[in-house]
Amino acid sequence: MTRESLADVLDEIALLLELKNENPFKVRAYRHGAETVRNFAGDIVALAAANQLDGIKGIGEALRDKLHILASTGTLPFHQHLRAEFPPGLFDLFELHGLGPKKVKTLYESLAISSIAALKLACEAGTVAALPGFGATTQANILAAIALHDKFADAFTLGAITPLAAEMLDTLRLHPEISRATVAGSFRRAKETVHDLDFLVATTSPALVCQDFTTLPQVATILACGDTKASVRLYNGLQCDLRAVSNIEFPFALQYFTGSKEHNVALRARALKLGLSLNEYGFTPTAADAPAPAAAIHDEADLYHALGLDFIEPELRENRGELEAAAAHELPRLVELANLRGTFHNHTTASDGLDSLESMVAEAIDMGLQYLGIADHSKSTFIGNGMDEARLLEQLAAIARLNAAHPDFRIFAGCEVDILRDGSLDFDDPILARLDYCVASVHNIFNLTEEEMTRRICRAMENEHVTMLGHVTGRLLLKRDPYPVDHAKIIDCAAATRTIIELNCSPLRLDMDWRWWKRARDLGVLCAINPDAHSTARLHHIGLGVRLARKGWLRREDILNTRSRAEVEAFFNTPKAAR
Ligand code: DGT
Ligand code: CA
Ligand code: CA
Ligand code: ZN
Repeated sequence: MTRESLADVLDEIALLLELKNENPFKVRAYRHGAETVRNFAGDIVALAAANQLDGIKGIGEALRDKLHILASTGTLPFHQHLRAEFPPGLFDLFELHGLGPKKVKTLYESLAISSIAALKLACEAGTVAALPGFGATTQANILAAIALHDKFADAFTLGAITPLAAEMLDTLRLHPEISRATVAGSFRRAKETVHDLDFLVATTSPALVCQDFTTLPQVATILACGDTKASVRLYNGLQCDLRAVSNIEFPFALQYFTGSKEHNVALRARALKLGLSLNEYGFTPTAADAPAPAAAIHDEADLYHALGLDFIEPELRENRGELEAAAAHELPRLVELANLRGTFHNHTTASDGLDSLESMVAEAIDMGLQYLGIADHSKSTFIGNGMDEARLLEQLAAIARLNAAHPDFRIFAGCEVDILRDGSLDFDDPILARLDYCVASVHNIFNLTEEEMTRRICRAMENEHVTMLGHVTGRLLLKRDPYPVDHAKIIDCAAATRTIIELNCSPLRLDMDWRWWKRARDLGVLCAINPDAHSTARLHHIGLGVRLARKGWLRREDILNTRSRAEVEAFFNTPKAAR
């Protein structure tokens, strides 16, 4: 049993209970338990196996006992019995955006649909539209969701596989025959979506290591296993490749398999100009009289230095100007997780968060942060249980009380205010003026033209009280396309109005896209790394946000949450135009 598979079982139980119309509090307990397992700081699998989960917040007695059975025996009869009540293909339907338990249940009970293929046929035949609560629009949306699902069938979001990669690396690093282990490829470059994990290890026993790789607990099927490489597929469908190389080859292999292909092509061309051919094994002089590299290559930095370049961080290796900057010694010093002092866009049970204000604050303090911004939904976000003015003011009072109780920590009172169709805001200015800051976001009416949507967002940014723009395009990676916006215009408007743009680092969003940050930074637009956390566990996604900020060339000084509490207080107290 691994941490991920424990959490997955709890999540699946939550879904199954929802399908059975069970008590929502019970459903929530399992979902919350899954989050706790995923993010617990210690070895939760060992603790569960030893029945030592008592006192862990988020894991009640029922979950404690089930986790113990699961971790110590590998299965949970309660889960198996629940699962047996439904056909296995039914679970695939949950991967489609917009299909929740209620709709899945109706599809199953009315039309006996229990697979994506069957659902597609039924939509094409028009029978889904005729179901109560569905209609032609829903049917068209389902077909669009199926098309997206097929298009991204072999892709995973970076956030979804990060814990899995860490777990597998931990095991590999304990192997007595492995001296170095890492994940290369698009994962190491922090691409927002990834097709496979490319593991790389240094060893003197490559064949044995390949063999052992195929027996990792996450592995479902072995695709290939040779003397220096192996490929497997995990239970969640993710393919993982392993390359086993010698310690001397390791820096060359790491550089090569990190990519990107475009970066490597440009790097090899540069090497050739210096009389060196570069591949995954090493440098070879292209002519008998060409000079070999001056110094030995122990790591990637040595390799880049041998080509007259500063070390290029993996996130930057997309051939978007990094080689030129490295040659001119002008690479940015990228932000690091340790630089973050707080974060701004987070939800509580006052809107659609899973955890209370008090719990969110306790977690932020635990994480060593100096401040936490609370930004719950405004009234127009019905499905997000948006707050009206009265509830917002209640929350403001609760935050003031909590601030008084925590003199060493600061809770900033904000809100995530809806940008209405015409670019006006869901709360009036006098209400917004009472807050420390405000995040403005689009949550509905996505079907505007690019020009209309851009105008709508720019109008919101022109408001004196809008501190930052939330999730610029509303995209849900692999699930929902971005609504059309003119990024260049929005960035210009942010610069002109001194509005911060958020890097929403909820794993499904990673919005604004990394490709636009360098431009924003160069125009003086400030970034805020915001997890949009709907639970205490998800506050930890700021780590993912930092990876994407780095990919966007951002430095510490480009990001508001690297500033101290006092600096942020001063920032919020300064009129927008003077910031
Ligand atoms: P992915 O897996 O599609 O998310 O993206 P990558 O970049 O991880 O691609 P992958 O797994 O096919 O290959 C890993 C790295 O190996 C890639 O970033 C660069 C290197 N590589 C693979 N094939 C080639 C190639 O044909 N030429 C060059 N120059 N490099 C390659
Ligand atoms: Ca890859
Ligand atoms: Ca690969
Ligand atoms: Zn939002």
